[in-house]
Amino acid sequence: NLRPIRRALVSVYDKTGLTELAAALHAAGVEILSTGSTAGKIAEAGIPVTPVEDVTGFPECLDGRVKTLHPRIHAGILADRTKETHVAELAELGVDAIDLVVVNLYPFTATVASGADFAGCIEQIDIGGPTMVRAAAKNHASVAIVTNPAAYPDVAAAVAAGGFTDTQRKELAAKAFAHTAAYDAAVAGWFATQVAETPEVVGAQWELLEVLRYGENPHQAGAVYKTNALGFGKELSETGGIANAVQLSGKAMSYNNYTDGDAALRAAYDHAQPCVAIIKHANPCGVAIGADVAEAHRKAHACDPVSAFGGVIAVNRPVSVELANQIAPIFTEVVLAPGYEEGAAEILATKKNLRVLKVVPPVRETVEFKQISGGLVVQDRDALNDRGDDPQNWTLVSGEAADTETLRDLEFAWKAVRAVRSNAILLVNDGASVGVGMGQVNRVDSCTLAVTRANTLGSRSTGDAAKVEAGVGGASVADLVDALPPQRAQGAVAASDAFFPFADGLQILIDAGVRAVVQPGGSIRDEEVIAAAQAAGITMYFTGNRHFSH
Ligand code: 93A
Repeated sequence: NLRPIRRALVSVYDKTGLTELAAALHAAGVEILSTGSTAGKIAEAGIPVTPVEDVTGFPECLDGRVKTLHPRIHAGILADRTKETHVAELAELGVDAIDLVVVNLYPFTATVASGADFAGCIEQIDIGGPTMVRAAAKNHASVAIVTNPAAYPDVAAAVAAGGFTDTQRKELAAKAFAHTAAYDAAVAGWFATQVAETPEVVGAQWELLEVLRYGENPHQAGAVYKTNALGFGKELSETGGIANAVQLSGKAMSYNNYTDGDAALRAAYDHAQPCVAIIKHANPCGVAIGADVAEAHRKAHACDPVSAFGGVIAVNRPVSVELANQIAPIFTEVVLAPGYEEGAAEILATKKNLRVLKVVPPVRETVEFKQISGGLVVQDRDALNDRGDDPQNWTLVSGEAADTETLRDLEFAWKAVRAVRSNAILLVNDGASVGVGMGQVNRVDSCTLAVTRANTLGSRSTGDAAKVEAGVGGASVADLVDALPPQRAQGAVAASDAFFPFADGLQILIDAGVRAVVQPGGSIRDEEVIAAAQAAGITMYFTGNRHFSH
């Protein structure tokens, strides 16, 4: 089922590999038709070429806007050679069939990215190119369509072998339609940003970074893209965020590494002090601030050493040698940091399963979106810049005003609870999470979970010590974990990402010995909740805003 190639139309913007391709076509006896500068380049190489004007009998005109848009070209591409009527009609019209179309399009996306003005971008919308690509792809039963210079060697091989097979032409057609669809999507996305001031997720430009080994699960295909203009037409930093991170060592990032890494970055960069966040399944199993990153990591790891196994770590300062020595013995999937002090990256590079990434602090998108069936939901991205995020604006509703240290812990808890999936309750002591209650469908369960996890950790620490590989520098972290007090809810402070709808959740915290709480307030049963806090004599603040994260 090979279909011989006698006549090819070549019209390419990107001239990479063009002369080699033309030489191969010519050597196989293929007649080459071509447009303006493509024909020029082929002729320059001494290879015979027929200008399209000679075929159409019509000059290229309107600054090149009309070159190949002519029935003598399109009838030649679209005639179905398996249909006698089509073949007869071509003969009657004196049109020669075209068996191979090699086209690549005007660089629209690159033109937009270069900052070209509106008219400049418009001019780079290719019309004739996609028309040929789509015509040839439609008629793949008779015609082979190639849009990518990387495929030229395959073309040369196929031509020499006597043509492409039916299957090959069909595969080429599938790629070609994907190519023109992506091209039109880029044009449509850019155009939308030119006419609207409303949220424009379609205004984004997407660049495929990598096809991943698989998606969230091995049976799902996955890929990662980066974008520079997501939302409200505003430009993002071209260098910030996990999509722009530079990998220094370790194996390839996975789909889950990317999503957990992003959650880790968000958690770590919510704090001004040196901070370490350890993430598993999009939730923190430890987040802490410290005098330096090594101390912050010891505190974060101690929160839940069992879960930290296989975690993703983000650091908001360069990684020190001391921190690298602490992390190396613990099985960790990813480390993300803005830099690595001398020697630190080398220590981490000895772990081949550990992906070590250098990342510029994420400049956050102004909007975020989630896919829903049949569409998207779009929103302003949640940030810690609301009035209620400043303790100075909090309202004391129960107990004594917090002393400096307690207030510092409450502030840390309020910022850190944002990184926990709702319903979220976070227990904090000395600038470190000590109990995380995440992702429950009611707040009572989140309170129970936070308390239980804070209080059972001591008994679980032995298990962790076994997971800290023997030898190399792991002792300090393992020792610290072993030394944990078993009852860590006692004397802790708590943050709740949204109000307590009843007093029951708060009562669980009170019963566990929590001494201060920060929460949004705003429930119709606030009075009941405040009464419970007052009866227990604990300090409670209302922020007036909430930070759901689902
Ligand atoms: O200006 S067009 O939209 N109109 C056309 O008729 C046409 N035919 C080919 N663009 C057209 N092309 C494009 O010209 C091709 O897609 C290719 O990118 C480019 C090749 O032109 P040249 O050979 O002059 O460099």
